Amino acid sequence: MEKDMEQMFQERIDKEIRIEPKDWMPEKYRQTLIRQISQHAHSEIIGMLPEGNWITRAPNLRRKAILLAKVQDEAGHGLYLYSAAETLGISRDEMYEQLHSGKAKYSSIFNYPTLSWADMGAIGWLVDGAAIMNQVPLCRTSYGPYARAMVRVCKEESFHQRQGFEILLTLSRGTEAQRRMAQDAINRWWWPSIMMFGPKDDESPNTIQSMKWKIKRFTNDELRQKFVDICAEQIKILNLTIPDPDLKWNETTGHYDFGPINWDEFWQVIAGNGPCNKQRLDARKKAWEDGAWVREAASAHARKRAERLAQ
Ligand code: FAQ
Repeated sequence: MEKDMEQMFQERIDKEIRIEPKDWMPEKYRQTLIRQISQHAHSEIIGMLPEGNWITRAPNLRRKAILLAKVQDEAGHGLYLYSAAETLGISRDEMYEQLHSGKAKYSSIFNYPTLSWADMGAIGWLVDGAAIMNQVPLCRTSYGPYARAMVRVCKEESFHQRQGFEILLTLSRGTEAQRRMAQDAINRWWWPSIMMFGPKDDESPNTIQSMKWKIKRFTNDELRQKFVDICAEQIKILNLTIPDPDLKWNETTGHYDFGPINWDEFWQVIAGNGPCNKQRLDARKKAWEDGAWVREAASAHARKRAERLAQ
């Protein structure tokens, strides 16, 4: 019986029919989506912290307003994604609990510090750039609520990517110190951005099944290669360099070759040993605890309102 259902489910996927919350789905499909969507949501929420660090120090009012809007967009993305995950039968409180206890992951990239204003440029160009590369195909992911959430998220991420590139472009045309600051930010963010796409395909336990279910449309390595190819061209406009001596156009493959990735660093960061893991989680836990009175007040208000309406 279960086997027949699974076969019918796979046939729907193969025919590109979207799966909706009330449709039958294999338990493993549900769990994979809860894992991926909730970790994606956590990444957006934790991802507010490195840039939040620079809101009060933006170089002028225009830059401050743009950065503030970008960080607010990230909060919005996190909330959409939590809502999409809730349609799979997990509560928001459970997801927060998994984040705070360290059970759920969030993107490795947000465990690196933001040391200068140029980091806002590098995050926009590289981190949002990598996020878009990964998320545009997710607009066609097989689970309806996730796919629909991604449409608006991708539009906003495109704006984020451009504002980052524009910060770097301005710095790259500035004084020698500003150029150096932009180059230093690219040097520090390049490799961690490359790692955002996840482990190499032959070390990615989830890719094969997620591709079969069309949750993922491209493998980690395919997306990483597309990202490298685009950045290798865009850096020419900045007249700066990507910190990889092996980055070279390969006529035969029609792609850029790139140097070895430090996978040890990647697994260390994921295991909680990156430069800012503790700081990031502590900040989230503190925000959760400090917000307890707001949640209590909102619930009390809702309860009183419901009582009044019932009278
Ligand atoms: N960091 O078998 P795979 C953003 C984990 S949003 C941490 O390949 P999968 C916006 C993975 O979870 C950025 N953990 O896994 C923004 C799994 O562990 P688990 C977030 C990672 O799921 C910009 C294990 O390694 N985007 O940046 C990472 O098939 C600027 C084995 O890996 C998304 O979440 C990593 N980098 O493929 C915000 C997109 N990579 O769970 C603020 C949606 C892998 O089994 C500022 N997610 N792991 O314990 C995906 O597309 C996929 O989940 C992948 C990983 C591609 C990330």
